[in-house]
Amino acid sequence: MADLKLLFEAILKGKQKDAVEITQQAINENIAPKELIDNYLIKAMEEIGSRFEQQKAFVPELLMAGRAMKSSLILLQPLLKGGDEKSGLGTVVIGTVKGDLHDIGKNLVGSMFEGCGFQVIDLGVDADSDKFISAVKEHQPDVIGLSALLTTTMPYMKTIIDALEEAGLRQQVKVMVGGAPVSAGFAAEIGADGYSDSANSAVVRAKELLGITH
Ligand code: B1M
Repeated sequence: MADLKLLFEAILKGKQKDAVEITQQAINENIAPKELIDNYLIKAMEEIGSRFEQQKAFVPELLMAGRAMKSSLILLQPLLKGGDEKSGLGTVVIGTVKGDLHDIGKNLVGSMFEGCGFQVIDLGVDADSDKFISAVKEHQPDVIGLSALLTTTMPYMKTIIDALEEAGLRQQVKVMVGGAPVSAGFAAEIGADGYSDSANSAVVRAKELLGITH
Protein backbone atom coordinates (compact mmCIF):
# COMPACT_ATOMS: atom_id res chain seq x y z
CA MET A 1 0.00 0.00 0.00
CA ALA A 2 1.20 3.52 -0.81
CA ASP A 3 2.68 5.20 2.25
CA LEU A 4 1.25 8.68 1.84
CA LYS A 5 3.46 10.15 4.54
CA LEU A 6 6.30 9.46 2.10
CA LEU A 7 4.45 11.50 -0.53
CA PHE A 8 4.40 14.46 1.85
CA GLU A 9 8.12 13.93 2.57
CA ALA A 10 9.01 13.55 -1.12
CA ILE A 11 7.37 16.86 -2.00
CA LEU A 12 8.79 18.61 1.03
CA LYS A 13 12.28 17.45 0.10
CA GLY A 14 11.75 18.13 -3.61
CA LYS A 15 12.24 14.48 -4.61
CA GLN A 16 10.34 14.59 -7.87
CA LYS A 17 10.90 10.95 -8.87
CA ASP A 18 9.70 9.63 -5.50
CA ALA A 19 6.69 11.96 -5.54
CA VAL A 20 5.68 10.68 -8.97
CA GLU A 21 6.14 7.03 -7.98
CA ILE A 22 4.09 7.28 -4.79
CA THR A 23 1.38 9.31 -6.53
CA GLN A 24 1.12 6.68 -9.27
CA GLN A 25 0.94 3.92 -6.67
CA ALA A 26 -1.83 5.80 -4.83
CA ILE A 27 -3.73 6.24 -8.11
CA ASN A 28 -3.40 2.52 -8.80
CA GLU A 29 -4.87 1.89 -5.36
CA ASN A 30 -7.82 4.17 -6.16
CA ILE A 31 -7.04 6.73 -3.48
CA ALA A 32 -9.13 9.82 -4.25
CA PRO A 33 -7.10 12.54 -6.04
CA LYS A 34 -8.67 15.22 -3.87
CA GLU A 35 -7.45 13.45 -0.73
CA LEU A 36 -3.92 13.35 -2.15
CA ILE A 37 -4.01 17.00 -3.14
CA ASP A 38 -5.60 18.41 0.02
CA ASN A 39 -3.88 16.25 2.62
CA TYR A 40 -0.43 15.69 1.17
CA LEU A 41 0.47 17.95 -1.78
CA ILE A 42 -0.88 21.20 -0.38
CA LYS A 43 0.19 20.34 3.19
CA ALA A 44 3.77 19.77 2.00
CA MET A 45 3.79 23.12 0.20
CA GLU A 46 2.47 24.81 3.34
CA GLU A 47 5.23 23.22 5.37
CA ILE A 48 8.00 24.29 2.97
CA GLY A 49 6.48 27.79 2.94
CA SER A 50 6.56 27.99 6.70
CA ARG A 51 10.18 26.75 6.77
CA PHE A 52 11.03 29.40 4.19
CA GLU A 53 9.44 32.05 6.41
CA GLN A 54 11.55 30.89 9.34
CA GLN A 55 14.63 30.85 7.10
CA LYS A 56 14.94 27.09 7.56
CA ALA A 57 14.47 26.61 3.79
CA PHE A 58 15.56 28.73 0.84
CA VAL A 59 14.47 29.47 -2.75
CA PRO A 60 16.08 26.36 -4.34
CA GLU A 61 14.18 24.18 -1.87
CA LEU A 62 10.91 26.03 -2.66
CA LEU A 63 11.58 25.51 -6.33
CA MET A 64 12.31 21.80 -5.96
CA ALA A 65 9.24 21.26 -3.79
CA GLY A 66 7.15 23.18 -6.34
CA ARG A 67 8.51 21.02 -9.14
CA ALA A 68 7.80 17.79 -7.26
CA MET A 69 4.27 18.93 -6.48
CA LYS A 70 3.64 19.87 -10.11
CA SER A 71 4.76 16.43 -11.27
CA SER A 72 2.30 14.77 -8.90
CA LEU A 73 -0.43 17.16 -9.95
CA ILE A 74 0.11 16.35 -13.63
CA LEU A 75 -0.73 12.72 -12.86
CA LEU A 76 -3.82 13.70 -10.85
CA GLN A 77 -5.24 16.32 -13.22
CA PRO A 78 -6.83 13.90 -15.73
CA LEU A 79 -8.57 12.15 -12.84
CA LEU A 80 -10.03 15.42 -11.57
CA LYS A 81 -11.32 16.00 -15.08
CA GLY A 82 -13.00 12.61 -15.07
CA GLY A 83 -14.72 13.48 -11.78
CA ASP A 84 -18.14 14.96 -12.31
CA GLU A 85 -17.90 16.12 -15.84
CA LYS A 86 -20.66 18.25 -17.27
CA SER A 87 -20.15 20.13 -20.46
CA GLY A 88 -20.54 23.70 -21.46
CA LEU A 89 -20.99 25.48 -18.14
CA GLY A 90 -19.05 28.42 -19.48
CA THR A 91 -15.58 29.73 -20.23
CA VAL A 92 -13.00 30.80 -17.69
CA VAL A 93 -9.87 32.79 -18.53
CA ILE A 94 -7.38 32.28 -15.74
CA GLY A 95 -3.88 33.58 -15.05
CA THR A 96 -1.34 34.56 -12.44
CA VAL A 97 -0.98 38.33 -12.52
CA LYS A 98 1.97 40.38 -13.73
CA GLY A 99 5.13 40.10 -11.65
CA ASP A 100 4.07 36.82 -10.10
CA LEU A 101 5.45 33.43 -11.14
CA HIS A 102 3.54 31.20 -8.71
CA ASP A 103 1.31 28.87 -10.70
CA ILE A 104 0.66 25.76 -8.63
CA GLY A 105 -2.54 27.06 -7.02
CA LYS A 106 -3.69 28.65 -10.28
CA ASN A 107 -3.18 25.33 -12.11
CA LEU A 108 -5.17 23.55 -9.45
CA VAL A 109 -8.03 26.03 -9.73
CA GLY A 110 -7.96 25.71 -13.53
CA SER A 111 -8.06 21.91 -13.30
CA MET A 112 -10.98 22.05 -10.92
CA PHE A 113 -12.92 24.32 -13.31
CA GLU A 114 -12.18 21.96 -16.20
CA GLY A 115 -13.16 18.98 -14.08
CA CYS A 116 -16.51 20.59 -13.38
CA GLY A 117 -17.29 21.26 -17.02
CA PHE A 118 -15.94 24.72 -17.80
CA GLN A 119 -13.71 25.50 -20.74
CA VAL A 120 -10.48 26.96 -19.38
CA ILE A 121 -8.14 29.34 -21.18
CA ASP A 122 -4.92 29.54 -19.18
CA LEU A 123 -2.83 32.69 -19.69
CA GLY A 124 0.01 31.31 -17.58
CA VAL A 125 2.05 33.41 -15.18
CA ASP A 126 3.15 37.06 -15.21
CA ALA A 127 0.04 37.95 -17.21
CA ASP A 128 -0.51 41.66 -17.73
CA SER A 129 -3.76 43.55 -18.30
CA ASP A 130 -3.29 43.63 -22.10
CA LYS A 131 -3.15 39.84 -22.14
CA PHE A 132 -6.39 39.61 -20.16
CA ILE A 133 -8.12 42.23 -22.33
CA SER A 134 -7.13 40.42 -25.53
CA ALA A 135 -8.32 37.10 -24.09
CA VAL A 136 -11.69 38.60 -23.11
CA LYS A 137 -12.13 39.99 -26.63
CA GLU A 138 -11.11 36.72 -28.24
CA HIS A 139 -12.82 34.16 -26.00
CA GLN A 140 -15.76 36.09 -24.51
CA PRO A 141 -15.38 34.29 -21.16
CA ASP A 142 -18.00 34.21 -18.43
CA VAL A 143 -15.37 34.46 -15.70
CA ILE A 144 -11.87 35.85 -15.37
CA GLY A 145 -9.81 34.21 -12.61
CA LEU A 146 -6.86 36.16 -11.22
CA SER A 147 -4.33 34.51 -8.97
CA ALA A 148 -1.59 36.20 -6.90
CA LEU A 149 0.69 34.79 -4.23
CA LEU A 150 2.71 37.87 -3.38
CA THR A 151 1.54 40.88 -1.41
CA THR A 152 3.46 42.96 -3.96
CA THR A 153 1.48 41.59 -6.94
CA MET A 154 -2.00 41.64 -5.38
CA PRO A 155 -2.54 45.33 -6.28
CA TYR A 156 -2.12 44.42 -9.94
CA MET A 157 -5.47 42.64 -9.74
CA LYS A 158 -7.07 46.08 -9.43
CA THR A 159 -5.05 47.29 -12.42
CA ILE A 160 -6.64 44.50 -14.47
CA ILE A 161 -10.14 45.33 -13.22
CA ASP A 162 -9.58 49.02 -14.05
CA ALA A 163 -8.31 48.08 -17.52
CA LEU A 164 -11.46 46.02 -18.12
CA GLU A 165 -13.56 49.05 -17.13
CA GLU A 166 -11.59 51.32 -19.45
CA ALA A 167 -11.99 48.87 -22.33
CA GLY A 168 -15.76 48.76 -21.72
CA LEU A 169 -15.57 45.02 -20.97
CA ARG A 170 -16.14 44.95 -17.21
CA GLN A 171 -19.91 44.39 -17.34
CA GLN A 172 -19.68 41.34 -19.59
CA VAL A 173 -17.49 39.24 -17.31
CA LYS A 174 -17.34 38.18 -13.65
CA VAL A 175 -13.95 38.68 -12.02
CA MET A 176 -12.79 36.23 -9.39
CA VAL A 177 -9.62 36.61 -7.35
CA GLY A 178 -7.67 34.24 -5.13
CA GLY A 179 -4.28 33.18 -3.83
CA ALA A 180 -2.85 32.85 -0.34
CA PRO A 181 -2.56 36.56 0.56
CA VAL A 182 -5.90 37.55 -1.00
CA SER A 183 -8.98 37.95 1.22
CA ALA A 184 -12.69 38.54 0.75
CA GLY A 185 -12.18 42.07 2.07
CA PHE A 186 -9.45 42.78 -0.49
CA ALA A 187 -11.64 41.36 -3.26
CA ALA A 188 -14.48 43.70 -2.30
CA GLU A 189 -12.10 46.65 -2.00
CA ILE A 190 -10.80 46.27 -5.57
CA GLY A 191 -14.24 45.66 -7.04
CA ALA A 192 -13.92 41.93 -7.83
CA ASP A 193 -17.14 39.93 -8.03
CA GLY A 194 -15.90 36.91 -6.14
CA TYR A 195 -13.16 35.49 -3.97
CA SER A 196 -12.33 32.00 -2.81
CA ASP A 197 -9.57 30.44 -0.78
CA SER A 198 -9.44 27.05 -2.49
CA ALA A 199 -9.82 25.37 -5.84
CA ASN A 200 -13.06 23.66 -4.86
CA SER A 201 -14.74 26.73 -3.50
CA ALA A 202 -13.61 28.73 -6.55
CA VAL A 203 -15.87 26.61 -8.73
CA VAL A 204 -18.76 26.82 -6.27
CA ARG A 205 -18.41 30.62 -6.12
CA ALA A 206 -18.19 30.94 -9.91
CA LYS A 207 -21.36 28.91 -10.33
CA GLU A 208 -23.13 31.16 -7.81
CA LEU A 209 -21.99 34.23 -9.70
CA LEU A 210 -23.29 32.79 -12.97
CA GLY A 211 -26.55 31.56 -11.45
CA ILE A 212 -25.72 27.92 -12.23
CA THR A 213 -27.65 25.73 -9.83
CA HIS A 214 -26.44 22.23 -10.79
CO1 B1M B 1 7.29 31.81 -3.37
N1 B1M B 1 6.58 32.91 -1.93
N2 B1M B 1 8.45 33.27 -3.89
N3 B1M B 1 7.99 30.57 -4.69
N4 B1M B 1 6.32 30.50 -2.52
C1 B1M B 1 5.40 32.34 -1.16
C2 B1M B 1 4.08 32.76 -1.79
C3 B1M B 1 5.64 32.97 0.28
C4 B1M B 1 4.36 33.13 1.10
C5 B1M B 1 6.71 32.15 1.02
C6 B1M B 1 6.95 32.66 2.42
O1 B1M B 1 7.58 33.66 2.62
N5 B1M B 1 6.40 31.96 3.39
C7 B1M B 1 6.32 34.34 -0.10
C8 B1M B 1 5.37 35.51 -0.32
C9 B1M B 1 5.44 36.53 0.81
C10 B1M B 1 4.51 37.64 0.59
O2 B1M B 1 4.32 38.17 -0.48
N6 B1M B 1 3.89 38.05 1.66
C11 B1M B 1 7.07 33.96 -1.37
C12 B1M B 1 8.18 34.67 -1.88
C13 B1M B 1 8.69 35.81 -1.02
C14 B1M B 1 8.77 34.36 -3.12
C15 B1M B 1 9.95 35.09 -3.81
C16 B1M B 1 9.92 36.62 -3.75
C17 B1M B 1 11.23 34.49 -3.19
C18 B1M B 1 12.52 35.12 -3.65
O3 B1M B 1 12.86 35.04 -4.80
N7 B1M B 1 13.17 35.77 -2.71
C19 B1M B 1 9.83 34.59 -5.27
C20 B1M B 1 8.92 35.46 -6.14
C21 B1M B 1 8.93 35.04 -7.59
C22 B1M B 1 7.82 35.74 -8.36
O4 B1M B 1 6.72 35.27 -8.37
N8 B1M B 1 8.13 36.87 -8.99
C23 B1M B 1 9.19 33.25 -5.03
C24 B1M B 1 9.41 32.15 -5.84
C25 B1M B 1 8.85 30.90 -5.65
C26 B1M B 1 9.22 29.69 -6.48
C27 B1M B 1 9.42 29.99 -7.98
C28 B1M B 1 10.53 29.17 -5.92
C29 B1M B 1 8.05 28.70 -6.14
C30 B1M B 1 6.88 28.78 -7.15
C31 B1M B 1 6.83 27.59 -8.09
C32 B1M B 1 5.57 27.63 -8.91
O5 B1M B 1 4.50 28.10 -8.53
N9 B1M B 1 5.71 27.11 -10.11
C33 B1M B 1 7.53 29.28 -4.82
C34 B1M B 1 6.70 28.57 -3.92
C35 B1M B 1 6.49 27.10 -4.24
C36 B1M B 1 6.09 29.17 -2.78
C37 B1M B 1 5.25 28.52 -1.66
C38 B1M B 1 6.19 27.71 -0.80
C39 B1M B 1 4.11 27.62 -2.08
C40 B1M B 1 3.10 28.25 -3.00
C41 B1M B 1 2.16 27.15 -3.45
O6 B1M B 1 2.34 26.63 -4.54
N10 B1M B 1 1.24 26.73 -2.57
C42 B1M B 1 4.67 29.79 -0.92
C43 B1M B 1 4.46 29.60 0.56
C44 B1M B 1 3.04 29.19 0.90
O7 B1M B 1 2.08 29.53 0.21
N11 B1M B 1 2.89 28.55 2.00
C45 B1M B 1 5.52 30.88 -1.41
C46 B1M B 1 0.34 25.60 -2.85
C47 B1M B 1 -0.87 26.08 -3.64
C48 B1M B 1 -1.79 24.91 -3.91
O8 B1M B 1 -1.54 27.04 -2.84
O9 B1M B 1 -1.05 28.92 -4.45
O10 B1M B 1 -2.19 29.38 -2.22
P1 B1M B 1 -1.97 28.49 -3.38
O11 B1M B 1 -3.36 28.22 -4.10
C49 B1M B 1 -4.52 27.81 -3.41
C50 B1M B 1 -5.39 28.96 -2.90
O12 B1M B 1 -4.67 30.13 -2.60
C51 B1M B 1 -6.42 29.14 -3.97
O13 B1M B 1 -6.61 27.81 -4.45
C52 B1M B 1 -5.37 27.12 -4.47
C53 B1M B 1 -5.65 25.65 -4.23
O14 B1M B 1 -6.36 25.42 -3.06
N12 B1M B 1 -6.18 30.00 -5.12
C54 B1M B 1 -7.23 30.57 -5.77
C55 B1M B 1 -5.05 30.33 -5.78
N13 B1M B 1 -5.33 31.10 -6.82
C56 B1M B 1 -6.67 31.26 -6.86
C57 B1M B 1 -7.50 31.94 -7.75
C58 B1M B 1 -8.87 31.91 -7.50
C59 B1M B 1 -9.41 31.25 -6.42
C60 B1M B 1 -8.60 30.55 -5.55
O15 B1M B 1 -9.78 32.54 -8.30
C61 B1M B 1 -9.38 32.89 -9.58
